[in-house]
Amino acid sequence: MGVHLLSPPPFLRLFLFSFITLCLIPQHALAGITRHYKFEIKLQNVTRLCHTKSIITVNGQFPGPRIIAREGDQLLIKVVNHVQNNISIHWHGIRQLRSGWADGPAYVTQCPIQTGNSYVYNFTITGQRGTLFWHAHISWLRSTIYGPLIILPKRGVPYPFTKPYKEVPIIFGEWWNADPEVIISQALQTGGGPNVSDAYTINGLPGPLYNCSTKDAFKLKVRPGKTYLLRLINAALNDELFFSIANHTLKVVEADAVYVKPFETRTILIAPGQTTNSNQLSSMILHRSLWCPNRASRNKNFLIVIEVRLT
Ligand SMILES: [Cu+2]
Repeated sequence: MGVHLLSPPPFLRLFLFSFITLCLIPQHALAGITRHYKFEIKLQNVTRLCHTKSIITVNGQFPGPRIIAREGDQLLIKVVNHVQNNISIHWHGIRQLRSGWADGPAYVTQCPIQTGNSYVYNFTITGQRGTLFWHAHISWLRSTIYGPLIILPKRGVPYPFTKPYKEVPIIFGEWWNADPEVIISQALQTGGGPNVSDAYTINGLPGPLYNCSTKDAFKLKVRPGKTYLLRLINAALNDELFFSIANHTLKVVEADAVYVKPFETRTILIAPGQTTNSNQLSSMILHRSLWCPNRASRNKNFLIVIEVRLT
């Protein structure tokens, strides 16, 4: 009695071929990869405007670490809370499709992470690419806890604009010499507006226009004739900010992780991130990637300015 190995019928052969082929294709080529990050919430001494104070940071960095992923990737970010304050992190602008528990607003989609506890944010980036950011989403901890969230196109997919020579995140923020938690609790008690910050910052640095701050300026060395992609993020608490570079035109190519029809402008208005209210209109003009044709001639410095204009 022998066993007959029959040749499978054609439809089964096709099925087996497709199945084996699918198994052989690397998973990341289909749906992106999983990226792991660890955010340790801890205190760090930082000096600005000649004031040294202990601020709450992610991994001791101010601004916080950069998250880089591709469209289609899954992010697993473990947040461990080592400070006395409750904490939660909002992935600002991410469409949380079937992952609402990972959105981040404290007391809205999750209980905050308590001292000594941790939480793993788990979400997949779907249909978005460009510049977003993450920040704390409880009380005013976002004044020191924030950082870029950069979404590159899928592997092998080019930008729909000239490939930049370099990409530079430029994140606007604010600095208070006092404790921001005291400022917001005072404002809530009195019902008045919160005290204004002592400085606006670019990548955590106030720049040379403030007292005792000449050395704490963000400098970007550029090569003449090269194109730079500036990933602008307004992580200020509540203020709309105007951004410009002396003697330069900026071309806006993306807003809020959506490519736009490029347009040129000398000055750009960027609204701040919303807090508990994820206002779509505001987030539409929140983050912008700029394509900056650098026409600087050699050995020249150009002032990069952010400012508030009272109207
Ligand atoms: Cu947010």
